[in-house]
Amino acid sequence: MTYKIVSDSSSDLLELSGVSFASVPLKIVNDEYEFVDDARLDVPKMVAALSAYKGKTSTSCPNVGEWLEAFGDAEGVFTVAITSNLSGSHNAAVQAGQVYMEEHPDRRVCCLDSLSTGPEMALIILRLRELIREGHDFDTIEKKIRDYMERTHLLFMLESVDNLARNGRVSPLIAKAVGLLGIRIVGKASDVGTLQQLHKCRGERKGLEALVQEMAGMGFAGGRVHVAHVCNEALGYTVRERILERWPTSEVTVIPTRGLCSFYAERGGVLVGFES
Ligand code: X90
Repeated sequence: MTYKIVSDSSSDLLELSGVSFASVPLKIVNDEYEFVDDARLDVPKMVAALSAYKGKTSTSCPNVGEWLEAFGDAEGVFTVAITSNLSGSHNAAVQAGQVYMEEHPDRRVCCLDSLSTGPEMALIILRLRELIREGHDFDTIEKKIRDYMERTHLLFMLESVDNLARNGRVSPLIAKAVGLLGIRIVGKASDVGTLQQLHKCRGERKGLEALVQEMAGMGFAGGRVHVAHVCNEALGYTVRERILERWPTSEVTVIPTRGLCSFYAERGGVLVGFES
Protein backbone atom coordinates (compact mmCIF):
# COMPACT_ATOMS: atom_id res chain seq x y z
CA MET A 1 0.00 0.00 0.00
CA THR A 2 1.32 3.50 -0.82
CA TYR A 3 0.89 5.91 2.06
CA LYS A 4 0.61 9.66 2.29
CA ILE A 5 0.49 11.97 5.29
CA VAL A 6 -1.51 15.16 4.73
CA SER A 7 -1.67 17.85 7.38
CA ASP A 8 -3.00 21.37 7.44
CA SER A 9 -0.47 24.19 7.67
CA SER A 10 -0.96 24.69 11.40
CA SER A 11 1.57 21.85 11.91
CA ASP A 12 4.28 24.34 10.80
CA LEU A 13 5.80 21.58 8.63
CA LEU A 14 6.27 22.39 4.97
CA GLU A 15 8.01 19.21 3.92
CA LEU A 16 9.03 15.84 5.27
CA SER A 17 11.67 13.55 3.84
CA GLY A 18 11.40 9.79 3.46
CA VAL A 19 7.63 9.63 3.08
CA SER A 20 4.97 11.17 0.86
CA PHE A 21 3.71 14.32 2.60
CA ALA A 22 1.64 17.40 1.78
CA SER A 23 0.59 20.47 3.74
CA VAL A 24 -2.76 22.11 2.96
CA PRO A 25 -2.71 25.83 3.72
CA LEU A 26 -5.05 27.76 5.96
CA LYS A 27 -5.48 31.43 5.07
CA ILE A 28 -5.12 34.63 7.08
CA VAL A 29 -7.34 37.33 5.60
CA ASN A 30 -8.58 40.88 6.02
CA ASP A 31 -9.86 43.63 3.71
CA GLU A 32 -6.35 44.43 2.55
CA TYR A 33 -4.43 41.14 2.50
CA GLU A 34 -4.81 37.46 1.87
CA PHE A 35 -1.93 35.41 3.23
CA VAL A 36 -1.87 31.80 2.07
CA ASP A 37 0.01 29.75 4.65
CA ASP A 38 2.22 27.84 2.24
CA ALA A 39 5.97 27.66 1.52
CA ARG A 40 5.90 31.01 -0.29
CA LEU A 41 4.63 32.94 2.73
CA ASP A 42 7.14 35.36 4.23
CA VAL A 43 6.12 34.98 7.89
CA PRO A 44 8.04 37.91 9.49
CA LYS A 45 6.67 40.17 6.75
CA MET A 46 3.12 38.96 7.43
CA VAL A 47 3.49 39.51 11.18
CA ALA A 48 4.81 43.04 10.58
CA ALA A 49 2.03 43.87 8.08
CA LEU A 50 -0.65 42.61 10.45
CA SER A 51 0.62 44.49 13.47
CA ALA A 52 0.46 47.70 11.43
CA TYR A 53 -3.03 46.87 10.15
CA LYS A 54 -5.83 48.40 12.20
CA GLY A 55 -8.89 46.45 11.07
CA LYS A 56 -10.00 42.94 11.90
CA THR A 57 -8.15 39.93 10.53
CA SER A 58 -9.61 36.43 10.45
CA THR A 59 -8.61 33.00 9.21
CA SER A 60 -10.11 30.24 7.12
CA CYS A 61 -9.40 26.54 6.98
CA PRO A 62 -8.85 24.40 3.87
CA ASN A 63 -12.03 23.21 2.16
CA VAL A 64 -12.97 19.67 1.11
CA GLY A 65 -11.60 20.13 -2.42
CA GLU A 66 -8.24 21.33 -1.15
CA TRP A 67 -7.83 18.35 1.14
CA LEU A 68 -8.95 16.00 -1.62
CA GLU A 69 -6.45 17.39 -4.07
CA ALA A 70 -3.63 16.91 -1.57
CA PHE A 71 -4.46 13.19 -1.23
CA GLY A 72 -3.07 12.72 -4.77
CA ASP A 73 -3.44 9.06 -5.65
CA ALA A 74 -2.20 7.52 -2.41
CA GLU A 75 -3.78 4.19 -1.44
CA GLY A 76 -3.66 4.97 2.28
CA VAL A 77 -3.99 8.53 3.58
CA PHE A 78 -3.53 9.84 7.12
CA THR A 79 -4.73 13.39 7.73
CA VAL A 80 -3.59 15.38 10.76
CA ALA A 81 -5.62 18.54 11.46
CA ILE A 82 -5.78 21.36 13.97
CA THR A 83 -8.25 20.80 16.84
CA SER A 84 -11.83 20.46 15.58
CA ASN A 85 -12.95 22.51 18.55
CA LEU A 86 -11.42 25.69 17.12
CA SER A 87 -11.44 25.07 13.36
CA GLY A 88 -13.44 23.39 10.61
CA SER A 89 -10.27 21.90 9.12
CA HIS A 90 -10.69 18.39 10.52
CA ASN A 91 -14.34 18.23 9.45
CA ALA A 92 -13.36 19.19 5.91
CA ALA A 93 -10.71 16.44 5.96
CA VAL A 94 -13.29 13.88 7.12
CA GLN A 95 -15.64 14.85 4.28
CA ALA A 96 -12.76 14.70 1.80
CA GLY A 97 -11.97 11.22 3.11
CA GLN A 98 -15.56 10.08 2.50
CA VAL A 99 -15.53 11.40 -1.06
CA TYR A 100 -12.12 9.80 -1.71
CA MET A 101 -13.21 6.37 -0.48
CA GLU A 102 -16.47 6.55 -2.46
CA GLU A 103 -14.52 7.34 -5.61
CA HIS A 104 -11.89 4.67 -4.86
CA PRO A 105 -13.41 1.87 -2.76
CA ASP A 106 -10.04 0.13 -2.45
CA ARG A 107 -8.37 3.12 -0.80
CA ARG A 108 -8.33 4.12 2.87
CA VAL A 109 -8.34 7.46 4.67
CA CYS A 110 -7.86 7.91 8.42
CA CYS A 111 -8.54 11.41 9.75
CA LEU A 112 -6.84 12.35 13.00
CA ASP A 113 -8.17 15.25 15.06
CA SER A 114 -5.05 16.45 16.86
CA LEU A 115 -7.16 18.30 19.49
CA SER A 116 -4.11 20.56 19.36
CA THR A 117 -1.93 22.34 16.86
CA GLY A 118 1.65 23.25 15.89
CA PRO A 119 4.39 21.17 17.46
CA GLU A 120 2.05 18.50 18.87
CA MET A 121 0.85 17.88 15.32
CA ALA A 122 4.48 17.69 14.22
CA LEU A 123 5.14 14.93 16.77
CA ILE A 124 2.13 12.98 15.51
CA ILE A 125 3.33 13.37 11.93
CA LEU A 126 6.87 12.22 12.79
CA ARG A 127 5.49 9.15 14.57
CA LEU A 128 3.30 8.39 11.54
CA ARG A 129 6.40 8.52 9.37
CA GLU A 130 8.15 6.02 11.64
CA LEU A 131 5.16 3.67 11.58
CA ILE A 132 4.91 3.85 7.79
CA ARG A 133 8.62 3.15 7.40
CA GLU A 134 8.39 0.21 9.79
CA GLY A 135 6.08 -1.34 7.20
CA HIS A 136 2.89 -1.90 9.23
CA ASP A 137 -0.51 -2.32 7.58
CA PHE A 138 -3.06 0.52 7.58
CA ASP A 139 -5.11 -0.66 10.59
CA THR A 140 -2.01 -1.26 12.70
CA ILE A 141 -0.70 2.23 11.94
CA GLU A 142 -4.08 3.71 12.87
CA LYS A 143 -4.19 1.82 16.17
CA LYS A 144 -0.59 2.70 17.07
CA ILE A 145 -0.92 6.37 16.17
CA ARG A 146 -4.12 6.73 18.21
CA ASP A 147 -2.30 5.16 21.18
CA TYR A 148 0.61 7.55 20.68
CA MET A 149 -1.74 10.56 20.58
CA GLU A 150 -2.77 9.70 24.16
CA ARG A 151 0.81 10.51 25.15
CA THR A 152 1.40 13.77 23.27
CA HIS A 153 0.75 17.18 24.77
CA LEU A 154 0.94 20.88 23.99
CA LEU A 155 1.90 23.70 26.32
CA PHE A 156 2.23 27.32 25.28
CA MET A 157 3.39 30.68 26.58
CA LEU A 158 1.77 33.75 25.04
CA GLU A 159 2.29 37.48 25.38
CA SER A 160 -1.00 38.37 23.75
CA VAL A 161 -4.25 36.59 23.01
CA ASP A 162 -5.78 39.54 21.13
CA ASN A 163 -6.13 37.70 17.84
CA LEU A 164 -7.56 34.62 19.53
CA ALA A 165 -10.06 36.77 21.44
CA ARG A 166 -11.07 38.86 18.42
CA ASN A 167 -11.87 35.66 16.57
CA GLY A 168 -13.79 34.13 19.45
CA ARG A 169 -11.24 31.35 20.04
CA VAL A 170 -10.56 32.14 23.68
CA SER A 171 -12.85 33.13 26.53
CA PRO A 172 -13.09 36.89 27.21
CA LEU A 173 -11.96 36.11 30.74
CA ILE A 174 -8.57 34.89 29.57
CA ALA A 175 -8.29 37.76 27.11
CA LYS A 176 -8.79 40.32 29.88
CA ALA A 177 -6.05 38.81 32.00
CA VAL A 178 -3.31 39.25 29.40
CA GLY A 179 -3.74 42.91 28.55
CA LEU A 180 -1.17 44.00 31.11
CA LEU A 181 2.37 44.62 29.98
CA GLY A 182 4.84 41.85 30.69
CA ILE A 183 2.21 39.26 31.58
CA ARG A 184 2.63 35.83 30.02
CA ILE A 185 -0.14 33.28 29.82
CA VAL A 186 1.03 29.72 30.23
CA GLY A 187 -1.57 27.20 29.18
CA LYS A 188 -2.22 23.89 27.50
CA ALA A 189 -4.35 22.30 24.85
CA SER A 190 -7.15 20.78 26.95
CA ASP A 191 -8.42 17.22 26.55
CA VAL A 192 -11.18 18.54 24.28
CA GLY A 193 -8.84 20.68 22.20
CA THR A 194 -9.42 24.13 23.60
CA LEU A 195 -7.11 26.69 25.19
CA GLN A 196 -6.81 26.11 28.88
CA GLN A 197 -5.07 28.75 30.94
CA LEU A 198 -2.83 27.38 33.70
CA HIS A 199 -0.79 30.37 34.90
CA LYS A 200 -0.55 34.10 34.56
CA CYS A 201 3.11 34.94 34.99
CA ARG A 202 4.90 38.23 35.49
CA GLY A 203 7.75 38.18 33.00
CA GLU A 204 9.40 35.66 30.73
CA ARG A 205 11.60 34.03 33.36
CA LYS A 206 8.61 33.07 35.51
CA GLY A 207 6.72 31.98 32.44
CA LEU A 208 9.54 29.63 31.47
CA GLU A 209 9.69 28.19 34.98
CA ALA A 210 5.95 27.51 34.91
CA LEU A 211 6.27 25.91 31.48
CA VAL A 212 8.98 23.47 32.56
CA GLN A 213 7.14 22.73 35.81
CA GLU A 214 3.96 21.91 33.87
CA MET A 215 5.88 19.63 31.52
CA ALA A 216 7.07 17.64 34.53
CA GLY A 217 3.56 17.61 36.01
CA MET A 218 2.14 16.31 32.72
CA GLY A 219 4.54 13.39 32.75
CA PHE A 220 7.45 14.49 30.61
CA ALA A 221 10.47 12.40 31.50
CA GLY A 222 12.85 13.17 28.66
CA GLY A 223 11.60 12.26 25.21
CA ARG A 224 11.03 14.03 21.94
CA VAL A 225 10.10 17.74 22.15
CA HIS A 226 9.23 20.25 19.46
CA VAL A 227 9.40 23.96 20.23
CA ALA A 228 7.82 26.43 17.80
CA HIS A 229 8.46 30.15 18.26
CA VAL A 230 6.85 33.17 16.62
CA CYS A 231 9.69 35.19 15.04
CA ASN A 232 11.85 34.76 18.15
CA GLU A 233 14.55 32.15 17.68
CA ALA A 234 16.38 33.27 20.84
CA LEU A 235 13.32 32.48 22.94
CA GLY A 236 12.95 29.13 21.19
CA TYR A 237 16.52 28.22 22.13
CA THR A 238 16.06 29.47 25.70
CA VAL A 239 13.12 27.09 26.06
CA ARG A 240 15.33 24.32 24.63
CA GLU A 241 18.08 25.08 27.18
CA ARG A 242 15.66 25.02 30.12
CA ILE A 243 14.33 21.66 29.01
CA LEU A 244 17.82 20.21 28.49
CA GLU A 245 18.99 21.48 31.90
CA ARG A 246 16.29 19.45 33.56
CA TRP A 247 16.11 16.48 31.16
CA PRO A 248 19.55 16.20 29.54
CA THR A 249 18.62 13.16 27.46
CA SER A 250 15.60 14.77 25.79
CA GLU A 251 15.68 15.50 22.07
CA VAL A 252 14.55 19.09 21.48
CA THR A 253 13.91 20.53 18.01
CA VAL A 254 13.33 24.28 17.59
CA ILE A 255 11.41 25.60 14.59
CA PRO A 256 9.70 28.87 13.60
CA THR A 257 5.90 28.90 13.38
CA ARG A 258 4.36 29.35 9.93
CA GLY A 259 1.44 31.66 9.16
CA LEU A 260 -1.53 30.31 11.12
CA CYS A 261 0.26 29.74 14.42
CA SER A 262 2.18 33.01 14.03
CA PHE A 263 -1.08 34.90 13.66
CA TYR A 264 -2.75 33.36 16.70
CA ALA A 265 0.22 32.81 19.03
CA GLU A 266 1.50 36.31 18.13
CA ARG A 267 4.91 37.85 18.61
CA GLY A 268 6.75 36.42 21.59
CA GLY A 269 4.57 33.31 21.60
CA VAL A 270 6.06 29.88 21.96
CA LEU A 271 4.45 26.43 21.63
CA VAL A 272 5.89 23.23 23.07
CA GLY A 273 4.82 19.77 21.96
CA PHE A 274 6.12 16.83 24.00
CA GLU A 275 5.62 13.16 24.91
CA SER A 276 4.78 11.62 28.26
O1 X90 B 1 -10.28 27.48 10.87
C1 X90 B 1 -9.60 28.46 11.17
O2 X90 B 1 -9.82 29.57 10.70
C2 X90 B 1 -8.42 28.28 12.13
C3 X90 B 1 -8.71 28.69 13.51
C4 X90 B 1 -7.63 28.33 14.51
C5 X90 B 1 -7.78 28.90 15.88
C6 X90 B 1 -6.79 28.50 16.93
C7 X90 B 1 -5.35 28.59 16.58
C8 X90 B 1 -4.39 28.42 17.73
C9 X90 B 1 -2.95 28.65 17.33
C10 X90 B 1 -2.33 29.37 19.70
C11 X90 B 1 -1.84 28.78 20.96
C12 X90 B 1 -2.07 27.31 21.18
C13 X90 B 1 -3.52 26.93 21.33
C14 X90 B 1 -3.81 25.46 21.55
C15 X90 B 1 -5.27 25.13 21.44
C16 X90 B 1 -5.62 23.71 21.41
C17 X90 B 1 -1.94 28.67 18.42
